[in-house]
Amino acid sequence: MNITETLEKLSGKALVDCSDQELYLALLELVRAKSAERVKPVHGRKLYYISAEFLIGKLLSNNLINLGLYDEVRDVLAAAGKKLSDIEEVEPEPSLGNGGLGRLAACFLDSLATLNLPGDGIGLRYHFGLFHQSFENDIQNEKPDPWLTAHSWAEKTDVTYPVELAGKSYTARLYKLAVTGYEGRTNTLNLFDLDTIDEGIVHDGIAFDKTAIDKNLTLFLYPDDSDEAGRRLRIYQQYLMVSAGAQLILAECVARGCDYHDLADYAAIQINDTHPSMVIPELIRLLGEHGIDFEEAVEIVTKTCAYTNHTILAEALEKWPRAYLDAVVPQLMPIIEKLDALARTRSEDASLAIIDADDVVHMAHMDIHFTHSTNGVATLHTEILKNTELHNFYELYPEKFNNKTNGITFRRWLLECDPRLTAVLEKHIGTGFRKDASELEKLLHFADDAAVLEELREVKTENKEALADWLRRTQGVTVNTGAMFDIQSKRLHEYKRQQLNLLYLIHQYHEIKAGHLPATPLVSIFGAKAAPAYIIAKDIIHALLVLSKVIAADPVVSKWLQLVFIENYNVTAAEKLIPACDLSEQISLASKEASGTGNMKFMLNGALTLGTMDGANVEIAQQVGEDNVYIFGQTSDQVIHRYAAGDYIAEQWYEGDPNLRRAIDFLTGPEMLAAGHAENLCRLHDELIHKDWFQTLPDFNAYIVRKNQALSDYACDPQGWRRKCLVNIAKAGLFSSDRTIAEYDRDIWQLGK
Ligand code: 26Q
Repeated sequence: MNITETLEKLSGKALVDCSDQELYLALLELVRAKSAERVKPVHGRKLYYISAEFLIGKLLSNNLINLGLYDEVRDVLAAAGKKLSDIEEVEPEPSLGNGGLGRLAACFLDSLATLNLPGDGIGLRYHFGLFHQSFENDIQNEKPDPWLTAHSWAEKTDVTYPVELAGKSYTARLYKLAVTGYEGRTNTLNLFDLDTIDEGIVHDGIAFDKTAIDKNLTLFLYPDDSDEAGRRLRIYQQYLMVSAGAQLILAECVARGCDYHDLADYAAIQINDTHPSMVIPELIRLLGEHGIDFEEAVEIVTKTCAYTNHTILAEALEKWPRAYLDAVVPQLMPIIEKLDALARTRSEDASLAIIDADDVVHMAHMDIHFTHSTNGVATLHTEILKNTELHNFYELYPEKFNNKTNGITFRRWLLECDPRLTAVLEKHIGTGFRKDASELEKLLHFADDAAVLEELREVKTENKEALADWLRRTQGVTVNTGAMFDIQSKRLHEYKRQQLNLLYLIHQYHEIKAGHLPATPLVSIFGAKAAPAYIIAKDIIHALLVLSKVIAADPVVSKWLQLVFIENYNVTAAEKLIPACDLSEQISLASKEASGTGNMKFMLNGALTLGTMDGANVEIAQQVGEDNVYIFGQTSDQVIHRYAAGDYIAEQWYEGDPNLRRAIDFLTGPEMLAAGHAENLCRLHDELIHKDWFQTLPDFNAYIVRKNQALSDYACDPQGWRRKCLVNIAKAGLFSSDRTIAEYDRDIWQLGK
């Protein structure tokens, strides 16, 4: 049967008569059937990537590409007068993650399947992913974001496991979602849920009754990017995931002939940050039920598990008051106590203990002691872990520490989101880069080829027009496509310093009003969600929204400057923004961004990076050379020393620099107060002058100089600019998640085939 016949059979209608919704459902069934054909048996060790977040994004186009069906389906639909892009819009986005960590997990699943490695995910089937963001009165408002429809990618199974929470038994049900690799195998994302969840208990935005665990446990993804204090519900969620996950792992291994003693020959478990750390004591507990004594269980679990650290922000390292764990997982506490005692025999250093003197349980400490590998996610990050944050652990276990620089899947972040650029690349260097990203370097042969540079310019212009069109349709704004597109899209966090970009825009507003015109008009685009309880982050959003109105209301400034803050930034929006970007803002305070992965996506799509020497920006700069990137600001060493000395006083910078003072004071000046709320604006003003934890002020001037240099290069030397873009695309191969996964497999997992 050909595709048309199959789709018509599935929908029960001629294609021309189908609605987009009907076509979506038929395609979903088609993809299911085709991906099932690529499921392969497992030999040897299999990976379980256990993570509280899998930010998979929409799956239809991604699956069609990976199964090699995309072009044919698009053409068949076109023949019936249908557009695949319209059908894509019917699909709800599963936003089962907050940001980088969750998206990384999704990229890793794609690469595992593409490399034909046996590797499944284990996570939770949240009914509502990350909240839907809207702006009301220029303030972020949160609403639930449903993605589960009658026909969803995640299929219900009849596999269930008992899980005991606070002494009561619950039943975790397994849902399976097929993960297709590009010309590769099909793996599984296992998501657990309870049958008793009640979506009806949500009221007033994202508030809900916190008491009834059976109704609320998997209702929401915890909407927090490392800032908020932990809560009991999060421990409930984590334990449901790890207990059901551990039972699934043991059941699968036993079914393949494992006898518990040799678990490490059948399974590798990667713990994605500390959120699944309780899998360690849980596995020890379950092995104990199968007759394995504590010492041997510790050894088995240590050989099986490995831990990835994604942050050096102290407040993001999970620490739970012992009383929480006593209440929620009393069955684990005796084991955690024994692990703590064992750890204390290995080192007398109290800072390495699992349970500290205040009866607080340090999840990362348990991970480092009782897994065989601890990795950071970019070279600089791993060095900071070894030399500073986790230095004492590094001295105890130097052999455990290793680096795995993050990566992104080029299938979604190039082939799918930028078909125009893909076509140009394939015309000149063939299709080999789809599976071997290092082949992108072949593009360097064309670095001085005016015709190729012109093609790249045309692609970017078309992508900017497509974005402008999308912005008009979905956000109701019109942007000048002749301007440079400058984009900062990522979670809203002080360390990521959207407020530095804000101060630049205010500075430019003043300069333009004073007649000092920039080299080129600029469209500055933001996309960011703030954790609902993160007050200053929400104030920064407010200030940007208000500034956008102030700029738009000024007839002179608005010719040169436009500020667009898009609503509800998510994976779908990222796929529209990234291909259209000229300048990629990666301006975190050096030492604070573990890696970043948005930086890699923008680079791959031919944007130039304006960034600090932080996270993977350091490796980007190394790849492309200093002429092809715009670096500014303090180095991580300078920042770390300044923190250690404790001598940073924001007010001194504010007092000592009239330009900076003018920009900061504008926040509470008459123009802003007339359009915004004094409470939010004053709080932000005060924060910048009296706290500024992430040292925005010392980098202000360097940022302006470097950004204006980029504007002038773009305007005055367009061919030189395109050459830089070409070098960035050519050198992006290092950041393929295929490379990252191959390194994890080589150094940590050694998976079977
Ligand atoms: C912790 C405690 C309680 C509730 C929530 C949390 C929580 C939730 C999400 C803590 C952290 C996160 C997410 C962290 C994250 O996304 N980190 C990013 O990981 C990326 C992939 O490695 C890196 O590229 C980024 O640099 C890093 O910020």
